[in-house]
Amino acid sequence: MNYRSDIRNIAIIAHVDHGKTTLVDAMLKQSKIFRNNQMVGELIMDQNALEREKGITIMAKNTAVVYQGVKINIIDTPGHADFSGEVERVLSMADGCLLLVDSIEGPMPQTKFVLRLAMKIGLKPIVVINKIDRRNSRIAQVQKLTEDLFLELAISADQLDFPVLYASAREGTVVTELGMKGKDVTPLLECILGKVPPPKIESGPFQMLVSNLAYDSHKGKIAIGRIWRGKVAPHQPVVSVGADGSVTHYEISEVFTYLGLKRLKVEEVEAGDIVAVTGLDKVNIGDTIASLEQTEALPRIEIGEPTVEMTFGVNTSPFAGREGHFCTTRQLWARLSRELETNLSLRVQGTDSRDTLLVKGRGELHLAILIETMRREGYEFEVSKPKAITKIVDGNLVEPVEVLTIDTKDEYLGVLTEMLSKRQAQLTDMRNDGHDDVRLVFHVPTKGLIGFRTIFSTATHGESIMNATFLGYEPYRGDIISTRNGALVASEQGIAVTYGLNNAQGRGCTFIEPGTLVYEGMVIGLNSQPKDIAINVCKEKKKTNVRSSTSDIAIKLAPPVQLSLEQAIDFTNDDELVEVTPGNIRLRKRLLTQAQRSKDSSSSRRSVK
Ligand SMILES: Nc1nc2c(ncn2[C@@H]2O[C@H](COP(=O)(O)OP(=O)(O)OP(=O)(O)O)[C@@H](O)[C@H]2O)c(=O)[nH]1
Ligand SMILES: [Mg+2]
Repeated sequence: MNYRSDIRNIAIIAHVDHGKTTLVDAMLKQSKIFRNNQMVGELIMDQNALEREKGITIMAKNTAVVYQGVKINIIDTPGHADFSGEVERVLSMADGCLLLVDSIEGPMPQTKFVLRLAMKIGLKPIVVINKIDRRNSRIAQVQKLTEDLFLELAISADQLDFPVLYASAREGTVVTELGMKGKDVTPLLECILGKVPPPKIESGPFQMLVSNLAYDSHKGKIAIGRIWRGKVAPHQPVVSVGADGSVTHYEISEVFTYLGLKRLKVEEVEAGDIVAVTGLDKVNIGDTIASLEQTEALPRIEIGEPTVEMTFGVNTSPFAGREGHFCTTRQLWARLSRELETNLSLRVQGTDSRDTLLVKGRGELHLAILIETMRREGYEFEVSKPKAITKIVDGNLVEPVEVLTIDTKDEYLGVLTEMLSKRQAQLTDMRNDGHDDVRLVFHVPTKGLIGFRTIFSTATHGESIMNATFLGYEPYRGDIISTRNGALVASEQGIAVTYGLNNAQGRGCTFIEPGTLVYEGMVIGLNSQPKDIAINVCKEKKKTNVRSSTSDIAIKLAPPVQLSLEQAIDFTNDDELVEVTPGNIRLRKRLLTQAQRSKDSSSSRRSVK
């Protein structure tokens, strides 16, 4: 076995927002790959439009810097639990990892989740306590908690011997001892060179595992992964080995490696490096690409199962087809099939209805990002309320359960505990910092978290943070009764007017502005009572000969509550749908007319008896 001392492969892993992408910024900027006057901004690797808007990483990405003649391939990963599949997908490319921990928050459930993954495949982590510039940082305590986490998760004794560095990714500084004045990220680069094992090279013909795919309008499909054996060059004949063991012959077109934000076209790449190759138009993530002489497959990438599902269907609202470019089942199916190639924790299957597909993902945000992406591409469709996926294990019904961490203030303890106990949550830990900041940890079934995010943020006036990470499957705890109030439902098609909306506001809060086109059965607000009510929001004030008083002329409406896509999905009940088009997000009852709904509720009442 040989080693390549001129390369290191590292993944950066952490809980959401602990500063991974900012640390990559610092490494890229200090490696002088940009021109002095080049404006590169912040979170350089988060290039996708939704990543920039939301300020989070959604997809794992590769980059590389060179330090002391050694190329460091860096894989930036997302920290949000819903994108855990991305971390699982790329970790096998690395020989070591940087585990970032926020100097105030300390290790969080997702820190544990990703560290466990890294330990399982034998990676040796370097701990980076980040954001040490923050005023209330509690570095010693956070370090102790991180050590405890290693004790809990280490598989071998040598995993307990990990270096600890202290960073301010935002200032671009890393130090080896607390109290030292930071200058740059050199101590981190030195540590990577010293502590991350150089890639091992097996002797033999070319073999690589595909960990990612990209597309280019000229080059076609680009397969990205690590070379485990041999070398690869343009025009080399190869085979790809699929999930079912099937072998397809290809000729490599072009070969690239990473440097900074660029892919560099190269003549040859040897084992140990991360490479991008073109010319294999049917290759999938998890496939092995190998030379013709020795075609055995590498172990496939294991991805955790999806935990929530929702239906994606052809838009059946009266406004169907008005705003989208792609509206048919065939177009939806084709788009979702394409998504399955790269979005590994996603599953899609047919349903009893020809026009509806069941889409499964790792959480509400995972599915919401897909919906938003498709909407922006011109797709129009309707989606249902997400449901947690239950399954039968050894004859028993089990359901997904998550660890929920809430950072809040003393004053919200009562309301949060009450809301969560209705959702079958069990408090497992509560820590008070001696002032009025409290951290609560719950175990809660995934079904209890669906629809919780919006009411959580309203109940705590946006002053609290919640994070949930998959824990495992536990015996089903029974149904949760929905506590949402009824909907205000438009009773007629037309244009909503101030007078009609003012009437609606007498019943609850509204979601739309005057001038909005509505149809019968569209949800236009939330009732302050448990039942749905139908209201004609298009109704104008009757014209009379009597002069109106000034208060009549200028009705002042409260501004509508405008729901984002995630909030709309969170809000929906089982008997409702979200209509998604490039121009609008509308909520609607599944059954549009009052007559259908009354008939349905009386027949379901009869069937309960
Ligand atoms: N004060 C301070 N803020 C930081 C530091 N590093 C990152 N941040 C801020 O923390 C926020 C999150 O940073 P990101 O780099 O996006 O975090 P991330 O870990 O990549 O987040 P995800 O990829 O979404 O999991 C941003 O607002 C950063 O500016 C730091 O060292 N000090
Ligand atoms: Mg990031």
